[in-house]
Amino acid sequence: MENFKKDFPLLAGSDIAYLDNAATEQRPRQVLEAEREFYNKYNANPLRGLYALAMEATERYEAARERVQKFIHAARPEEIIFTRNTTESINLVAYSYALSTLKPGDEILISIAEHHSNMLPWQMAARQTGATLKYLECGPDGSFPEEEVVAAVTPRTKIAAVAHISNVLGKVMPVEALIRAVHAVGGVVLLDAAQSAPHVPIDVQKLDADFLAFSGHKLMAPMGIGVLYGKKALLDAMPPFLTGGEMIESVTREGATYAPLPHKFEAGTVNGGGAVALAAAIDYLETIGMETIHKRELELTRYTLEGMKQRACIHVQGSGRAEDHCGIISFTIDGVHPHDIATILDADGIAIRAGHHCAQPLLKHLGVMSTARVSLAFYNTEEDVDRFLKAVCRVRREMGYGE
Ligand code: 7TS
Repeated sequence: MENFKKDFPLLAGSDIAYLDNAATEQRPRQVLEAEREFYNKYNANPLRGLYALAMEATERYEAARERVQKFIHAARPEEIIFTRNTTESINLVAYSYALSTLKPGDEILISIAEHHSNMLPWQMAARQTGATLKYLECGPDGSFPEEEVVAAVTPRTKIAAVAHISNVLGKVMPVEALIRAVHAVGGVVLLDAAQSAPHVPIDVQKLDADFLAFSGHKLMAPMGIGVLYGKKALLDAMPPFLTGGEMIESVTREGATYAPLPHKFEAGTVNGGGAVALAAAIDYLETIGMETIHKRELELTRYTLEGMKQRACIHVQGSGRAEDHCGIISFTIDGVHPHDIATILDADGIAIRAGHHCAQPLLKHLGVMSTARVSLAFYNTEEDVDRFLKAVCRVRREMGYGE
């Protein structure tokens, strides 16, 4: 496998084993250069200037939208709304779509495995509309059996919102079956693709997803740029989420008419540099190929799991199969707090996350307060994993267990 680390200034310039990719990925030089180039050569406020430079900024911003459209195979560029991150994308749908359509007695279906970002907006929407929030439960291995997912959909299900891939377990949700079942009762489905868009090919039309949200920073783009995909007919019918500049057609003392899609949902000055850099990140990913990335991450996941299985004191959450993890492995070690695991690994330059991973209801459901989590990206190497395994096998000794 090619050495990708040479493209990543932070990884090339240090000997860190960066294994917290589910939190945020590193940025390659190509992405950083694209952002710099935008500010060095094309900086003007996109979407409003009438002079050449501002038009150039607008063109680059809109070209980035088309790049995202192709990446997730959306039918039209105006179905791509730029936001700050997954959290904002989901809140947009909850505030705009859910508050304007839900009624008492309607059901919102989410799962117990959601990141808080795909849970709190629906708790809010349920509280404000009188709708009922229902949870899909997962088994002890983190799986959501297709029959149970389909059976949870009722004629009252108006919105289902689920993580395509869990940020704690790495397990893929049976989203195709869910989408079919929800559509059969006239509801809509939002996919939280924060953990899937960087790792598996996404085709919103094949999936027939109604909404899909992801964050640029988890696929090597800068922080502060995110995406909401929505079907045109749904977005057209939705009221704006944020109001202000750039999202209007005309304003009077009494009110306003709104701009057409996508600008209706992009109030205020946009993140031009972020959007352009996100397009560069997608170019980088697709030059390697999403299938290749997925295969490489599966290989690394398998290698990591094999190593972890050698020690009986290490307990992996979810199944033991690499295919069920998509590069994300949460674990505990007998008698050691996950925060201590992360601190001990940090002393050897190994970065992993520990805590509740913004998924407290899932951890409670699994019967743990917190876990340590290693999360891999294609640019990680077997050497990173070897360093992790060596350190993780030493944790109990370092904690004074004498083994
Ligand atoms: N949904 C999922 C499935 C996530 O994993 C995350 C972030 C979010 C939503 C929110 O993304 P944001 O970019 O809006 O913050 N997950 C993590 C994580 O697992 N560790 O740090 C952030």
